[in-house]
Amino acid sequence: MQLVHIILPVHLVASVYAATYSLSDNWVGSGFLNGFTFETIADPTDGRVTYVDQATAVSKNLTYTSSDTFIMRADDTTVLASSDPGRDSVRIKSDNTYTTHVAVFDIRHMPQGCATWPAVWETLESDWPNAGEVDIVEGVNDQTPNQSTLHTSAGCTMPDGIAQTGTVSSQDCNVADNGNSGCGVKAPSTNSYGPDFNSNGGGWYAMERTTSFIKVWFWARNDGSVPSDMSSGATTVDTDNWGEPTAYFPNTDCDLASHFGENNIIINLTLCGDWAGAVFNADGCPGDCTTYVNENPSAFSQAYFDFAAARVYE
Ligand SMILES: *[C@@H]1O[C@H](CO)[C@@H](O)[C@H](O)[C@H]1NC(C)=O
Ligand SMILES: *[C@@H]1O[C@H](CO)[C@@H](O)[C@H](O)[C@H]1NC(C)=O
Ligand SMILES: CC(=O)N[C@H]1CO[C@H](CO)[C@@H](O)[C@@H]1O
Repeated sequence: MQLVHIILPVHLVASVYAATYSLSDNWVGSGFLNGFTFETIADPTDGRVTYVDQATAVSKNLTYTSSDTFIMRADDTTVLASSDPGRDSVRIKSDNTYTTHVAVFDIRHMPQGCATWPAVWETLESDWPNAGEVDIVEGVNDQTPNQSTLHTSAGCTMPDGIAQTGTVSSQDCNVADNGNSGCGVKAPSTNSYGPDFNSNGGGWYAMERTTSFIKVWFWARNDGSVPSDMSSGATTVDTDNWGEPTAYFPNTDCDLASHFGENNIIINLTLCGDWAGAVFNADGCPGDCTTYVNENPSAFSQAYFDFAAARVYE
């Protein structure tokens, strides 16, 4: 990011961030295997999954790469006993951490089906929630449109009347309030998530984080307004030309500089758990979520991410 000093009349000096950023990480195909660590932790959200390491994911084809494809998915072949720990799945974390940056995700397909709870997000696991959490895209059980959300320590809220295309669902970002629902904004289009996203060929999510704001954009694959620097994977991007964001989180009632620190990018796919499991029947899914996961491997044939690329600009 470039810091531009502008000399104003009356001898005021303002520092203005021009919105031009340079490519610092560019993950395509097998590049994902080098830039991310496969986390074998117990799912913190109590999902019916077993997160496997990279060697296991590759050997079981839960992770597959080609020159322009990175696939990560849940197992869709194994019937589980109730004593088994969970359906094999994948959770990856970037080796690098970021503060001010732009992250771009070119996604062809996201996990689909009852019980699925995919997320593309950023945090620092060792200092949660003090280092903040940005959920760029997250949803459960194919329910659309779903949302972008911040989760923070106390003293961070979002004001009324924000210029964004999405719809506010909650304004208090503090994890200790409202059952940690965070401050969320729902995307305006159903093709931003789940089956509609997939049947439309997916699209692009991008997030810009500065100390003044966090913005999230979504463009569907066939959206005529998609910025060409973002979609082409250019070596620099200028977010000033990207138009009104889907979700805009300003620093007016939240000191972003103190509520957010270094964050990793995390991409995970859990099944059931504290959110997808809790609303399983309400979302029209049959029976008990854990039993459904155990007994119906073929229900997870669409439970995969297909990334064309992910990029970070700083
Ligand atoms: C692994 O997954 C890829 C992508 O879904 C698929 O094209 C390929 O056939 C699979 N390989 C095996 C051995 O199943
Ligand atoms: C991933 O894990 C985090 C907590 O560590 C949670 O907030 C998020 O919802 C999880 N999502 C998935 C899909 O596992
Ligand atoms: C259609 C819809 O809004 N689906 C879900 C989006 O996310 C919220 C939680 O933030 C759920 O309550 C909705 O059911």
